[in-house]
Amino acid sequence: MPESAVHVGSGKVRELYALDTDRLLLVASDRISTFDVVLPTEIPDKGRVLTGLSAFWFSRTQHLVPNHLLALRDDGRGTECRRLEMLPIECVVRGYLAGSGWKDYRATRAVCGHTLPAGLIESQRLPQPIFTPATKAQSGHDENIARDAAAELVGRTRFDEVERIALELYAFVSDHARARGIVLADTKLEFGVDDTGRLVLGDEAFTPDSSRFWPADAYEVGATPPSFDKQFVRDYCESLGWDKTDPGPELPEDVVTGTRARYVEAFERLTEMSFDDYLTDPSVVLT
Ligand code: PZK
Repeated sequence: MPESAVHVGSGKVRELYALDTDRLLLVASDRISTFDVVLPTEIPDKGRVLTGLSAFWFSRTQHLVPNHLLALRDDGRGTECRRLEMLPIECVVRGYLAGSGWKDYRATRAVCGHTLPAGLIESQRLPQPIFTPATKAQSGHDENIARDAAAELVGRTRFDEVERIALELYAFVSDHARARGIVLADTKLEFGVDDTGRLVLGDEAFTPDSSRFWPADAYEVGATPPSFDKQFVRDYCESLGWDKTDPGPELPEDVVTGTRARYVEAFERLTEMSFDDYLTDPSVVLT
């Protein structure tokens, strides 16, 4: 990091720095988490795959909403971005019934105030994608909230705008992914507001860490489809009988290699670009 960058935050697998009053630097590490625990073994290039994919989507969705991306660092893992006033909600869109959406549906037949048809089963495609906001938990799990609660947090006009934009983004990206053999089951987006009051897409977008990617050829309704990226890691952890508390296990070399290959495969299928070309010059994803 050539300029003086002040560390301002840590996520499980990412770091955030301030470059100046208007700009932040998001750095994606090669750390991987599973069952909410960060493992001691890294996946080489995972941070670069996520940074490149996110930048690809920012570039491809500019016609739908402005975003915070200013530049990619030459190392391929840093994103310089415009500093925003972030909205205090996670903007989740679900096209399929998985994770907490499936859990809430089973308990109440509704998700965040969307009452759904009876008789849906796990992983089923929804009649139409739904916007299911969640609170930003400081630690622990984000909690799904009713639409009215979310509208109270950001204001009704802003709520209507983020819902519309988030659904448009999901439709655009899920169509693109499905045509390339990947099901985008759901995704979490974060928006902010710039100094002129414009809504801007921030954070990372449509990466395997912020979305549920399923391989289309293994997708089956009524089952838990394998995660596109983390399935080897999950299967290995399950085989150990690890109790899913910190610290997690070290990963063997074949699990690391296989998982890295899955991240690179997701990048290459979705971008239709060579990951080696990205490593040579990250700006290829912006063109
Ligand atoms: C912002 N986070 C999440 C936490 C991370 C990331 N453009 C922006 N303007 C202002 N704030 C943020 C962003 C973005 N993106 C993102 N928190 C604040 C986060 C910890 C580490 F890498």
